[in-house]
Amino acid sequence: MNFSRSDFPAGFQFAAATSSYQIEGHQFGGAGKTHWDTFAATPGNVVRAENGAIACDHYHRMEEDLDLMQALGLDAYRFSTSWARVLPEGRGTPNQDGLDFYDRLVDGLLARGLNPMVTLYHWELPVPLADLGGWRNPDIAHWFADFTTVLMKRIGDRVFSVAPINEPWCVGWLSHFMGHHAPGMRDIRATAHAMHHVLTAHGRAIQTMRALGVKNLGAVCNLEFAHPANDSAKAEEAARLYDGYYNRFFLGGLFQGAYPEDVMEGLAPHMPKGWEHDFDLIGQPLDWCGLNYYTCKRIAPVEGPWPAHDEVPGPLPKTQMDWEIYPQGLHHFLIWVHENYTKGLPLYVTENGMAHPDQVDVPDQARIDYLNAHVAAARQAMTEGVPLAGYTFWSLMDNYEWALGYEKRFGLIHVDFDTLDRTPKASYHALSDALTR
Ligand code: IFM
Repeated sequence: MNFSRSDFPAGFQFAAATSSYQIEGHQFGGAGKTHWDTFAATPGNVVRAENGAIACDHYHRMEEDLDLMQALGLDAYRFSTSWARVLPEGRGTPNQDGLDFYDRLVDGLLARGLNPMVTLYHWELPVPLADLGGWRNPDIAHWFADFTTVLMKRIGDRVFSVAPINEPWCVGWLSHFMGHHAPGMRDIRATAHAMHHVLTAHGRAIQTMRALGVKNLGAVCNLEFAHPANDSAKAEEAARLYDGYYNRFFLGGLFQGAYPEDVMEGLAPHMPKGWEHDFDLIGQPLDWCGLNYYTCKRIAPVEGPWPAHDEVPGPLPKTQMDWEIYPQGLHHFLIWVHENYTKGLPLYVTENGMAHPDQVDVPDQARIDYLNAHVAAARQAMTEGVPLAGYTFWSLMDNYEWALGYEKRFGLIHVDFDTLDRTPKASYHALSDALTR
């Protein structure tokens, strides 16, 4: 790596991230069914109809995975907790095995000197709640607060930080407008409701945790840089709107008490009743903000209903996801979020990394280059005054890449999905070396 730990201030947190459904093995330990199980079981939704039933079997291999994190030299581990593992029906009686599992995970991290960074929800909604309308139902904020209470009463005293929801754009837009993720809807009203309720649920969870005395609470948004596909005013406008519902909508709700006007031109007619009165709840004071950043998009206008635009391929080198490599976007967002929204709050890069078709024992130089370029962009932002407090690599290990199944490998550690053997990649070794220097 072309950076080392000594380039960063004392206390800077280097972390790696995963999420529950992507690694744990959802069939183990008494977890209830989630909408990802049913989405994956529906033909055409997921490559080879793969699901998270076994995933990386982290449920049984947690100790080995914790040892790998420690040997890597990380300061922290960002993981998520499965709502359906803790509350198999989404509400009601907790699954003690599920709570015990997260309890052991937190203690195992602390015993190894690693800070537990928790995300409460990373997309696997319990099916009984999906049956009630899931993110379209305003009651989800209360269901989510109840889940938060059960979980935080068990582990909230020992965690380093907590964010309620990973990537609200994915919960709202990707899953209800584009239909690419569970529940696979393509409906603008469902989208507007989900995008708003994901933020009211965030607010209720923060309120709940403050009342319980849980410390260091934040939010995690994914951001994508939008380039106009050409020089026309229409393409400029299209890219601006993409930036609006992708980036400015959630940050606006969280930090400015308002949604962007250009986005509301399309969404306002479909919003849930009384949405205008929810910003005090949504805008609960936070202790930090996390940015997940991977790529940029090229946006072109098209004929048709709002938002009347589409993505077109761009010219830059791409990852296995076909995502262009554009580290300048990370630099841009760190400055932009700090200056326009968070204004001095500590920022974290809560996810960054690339998928590559890695095989065991093949050096993953492309990933090393990608991480070097993005960490350099973040360091540049720090020299320009951004209070960046940590950097998280996605992902600790190869895992279930949702609708794309197990093919897309984001890990610093290779996972053989037949034997479930773990093998650190060259990027793991390079990072480990950087973190000792
Ligand atoms: O794998 C996902 C993760 O679940 C959320 N952020 C982006 C990653 C790569 O697509």
